[in-house]
Amino acid sequence: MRFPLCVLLLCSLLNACSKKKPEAPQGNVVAHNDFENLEGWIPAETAGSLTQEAAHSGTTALKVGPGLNYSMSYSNMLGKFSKVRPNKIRVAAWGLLPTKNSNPVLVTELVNPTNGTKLIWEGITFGKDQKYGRWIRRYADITLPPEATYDTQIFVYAWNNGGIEPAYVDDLEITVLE
Ligand SMILES: [Ca+2]
Repeated sequence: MRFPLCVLLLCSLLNACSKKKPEAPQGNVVAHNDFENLEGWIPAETAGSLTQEAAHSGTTALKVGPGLNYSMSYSNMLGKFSKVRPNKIRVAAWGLLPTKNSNPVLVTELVNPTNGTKLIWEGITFGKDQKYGRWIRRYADITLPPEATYDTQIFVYAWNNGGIEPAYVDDLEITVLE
């Protein structure tokens, strides 16, 4: 009977060793917008950038294209994202380029609210893989500069970037990674 017992013990040990490692933390999602509601967004003169021509979720997405150089912009204070100052954030969104004639960029800016100085300008492009005609997710991990403080403003918007046909962005998500 000793042999089976040893085998059982060995199996238990192997099982314990082969358990999957826990996945790395994915961070805390601090902002999400599917454009079905507009809380936190600045419509201003860019209200036309909201469209129902295409959507990744629901019925509505952001649009840029000829005559629509910039979409409406998400804006918030960094200090509202977490109780402690974040060191790194991830900005992610889904984009749709119907053809190669679209060239949108999802822009993230960090701005000093006192003097308007840009601390960060980060652009996410969607066309690298030539996956035209289908929704693709892209993200950028942004390490916040030392100058970024509680009241630093974050702006996220889509930029047409010279596209001669429309492009669409939906389901923006901002996550605190560190
Ligand atoms: Ca949507």
